Amino acid sequence: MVPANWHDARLRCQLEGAVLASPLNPGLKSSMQDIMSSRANSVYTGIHSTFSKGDFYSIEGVPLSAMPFSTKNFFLDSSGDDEGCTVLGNNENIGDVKCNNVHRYICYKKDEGKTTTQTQCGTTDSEYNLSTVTGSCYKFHRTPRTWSRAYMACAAEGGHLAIINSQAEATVLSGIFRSVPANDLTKIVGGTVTVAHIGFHDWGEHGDWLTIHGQTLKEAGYNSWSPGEPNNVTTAQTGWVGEYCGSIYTSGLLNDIWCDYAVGFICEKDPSSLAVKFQQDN
Ligand SMILES: [Ca+2]
Ligand SMILES: [Ca+2]
Repeated sequence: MVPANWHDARLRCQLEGAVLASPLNPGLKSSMQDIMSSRANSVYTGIHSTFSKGDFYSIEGVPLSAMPFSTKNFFLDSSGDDEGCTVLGNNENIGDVKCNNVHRYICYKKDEGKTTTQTQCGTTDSEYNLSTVTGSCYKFHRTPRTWSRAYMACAAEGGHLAIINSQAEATVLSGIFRSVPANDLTKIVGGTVTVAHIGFHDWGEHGDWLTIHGQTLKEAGYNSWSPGEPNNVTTAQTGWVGEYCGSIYTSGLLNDIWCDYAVGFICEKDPSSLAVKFQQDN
């Protein structure tokens, strides 16, 4: 329901283990029309030409020409020569739009008939593991993302960037970080990145650190910075000014980091966050 630009819409669907929906066949097309009927006049589809101008394919690689549209519903005009994404209207029309426009969208996941079992972390994602020390579940993401994209990835999984609430939790996160094989960590010229995004930020007030849930680090229960941190580095190489996002080293100690630096990150999840709870009537 929250409109997004096309690239964000695609990524959010992917992070949910789904695909940005396209009207691949009459069934999918009518389902999309049903879903949007009372909610939106138009939605993004997965049909795009962001790889090569004018070549419109769905995320799955199905060409637009193979989809159930008659010419009267076709409104692709390449206006301004920069409309590489498409929206489906509730009148069954398909039109091209700029990919940085924002629209609502539908994520689609095929029912493959498999029974999916929720783990004790309240998810089907086996990479979330419960810590008996803290009662939270954690996942180390090895695909490097900027801090903001990392936040998005954790949210899409029903969690949040990890918030450290105690020395014990810092030790748990350090253990998780150390258990990731060095080969799976982000590589840069000169070595392996031994820092990962977690859930604190300066909220635009440089030097004033709060967790993503609005507590000071002290209130949250852990404010042990790595020696010399926060050091608010500026890099001439990339032009990045200041380190305004939060991260930890493998040691579990805190570091301020460039928000645009794509590195691994740790999500935390309340085991009950997605689990269905039943109330018993007496
Ligand atoms: Ca926590
Ligand atoms: Ca730093």
